[in-house]
Amino acid sequence: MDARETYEFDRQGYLVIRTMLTPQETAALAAATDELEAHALARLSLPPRKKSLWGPEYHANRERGYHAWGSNEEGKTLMIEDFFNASTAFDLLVHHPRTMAYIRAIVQGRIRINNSEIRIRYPGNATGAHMGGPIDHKYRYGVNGRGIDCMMVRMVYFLHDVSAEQGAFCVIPGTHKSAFTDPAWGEGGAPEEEPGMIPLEVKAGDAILFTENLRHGGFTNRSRQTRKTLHVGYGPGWMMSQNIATMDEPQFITPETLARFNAEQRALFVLG
Ligand SMILES: O=C(O)CCC(=O)C(=O)O
Repeated sequence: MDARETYEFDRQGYLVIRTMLTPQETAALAAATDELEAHALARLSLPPRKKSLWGPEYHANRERGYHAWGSNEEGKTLMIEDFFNASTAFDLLVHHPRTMAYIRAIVQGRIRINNSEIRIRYPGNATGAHMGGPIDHKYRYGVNGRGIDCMMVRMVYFLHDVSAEQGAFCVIPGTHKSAFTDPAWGEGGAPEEEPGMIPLEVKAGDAILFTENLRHGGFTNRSRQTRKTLHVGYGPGWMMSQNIATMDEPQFITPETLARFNAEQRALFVLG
């Protein structure tokens, strides 16, 4: 992360990182995502179930080690959490060198992955705006004598081009530093209608890094293209899972997954 990127991340709360993934990596991740989408859709209502602290009830897939919730109907989202257990194709994102260089520049001390979700957003779907302003310590943005000191941050990887019309990820720049809560908090309106909200248009292989403190969401997908993204969350070593199915529990990573990782990859899942 160079001096310009550090300045922009601090000022705006996010960075759009072009060509984070090679075309080969993007194609491999897209194929694995399509396969897992079909697997999850066929099993969404089956046992065993996992009730989230935040409300939804997930299908807990024992065979592939993921949690899935949602629907592929018009306007809906399918969430597949803990996807690292489900296919070796995703391993390239664990201790991904370019990603880690960014994460080390904004999270201090011991770093751990606390979130892994595939978001599949069908036509008509929007992600309501959330966060921004003064919020809980887990999601706080800060700066100290050693530089940027974030709690939870996320890297979102894009598997195909996404325009504003196609449901772009969106942000209100600078709201990670707001002293006031957005008056639209909790109102449930379309994110694109919130004052100051901007869409971040991307190409396949690009990534977006943001602090969870920033107000963000997803524009309404007004196209016929289903939007598919991979989200990986990072934070200090003490932070528990921030996946919705396993919120504040230990990260759900199976012994089989850990066994195939190298030491640097495994360290990203060990509490400390
Ligand atoms: O990609 C989106 O539509 C929103 C994603 C989001 O809210 C998140 O990653 O925290």
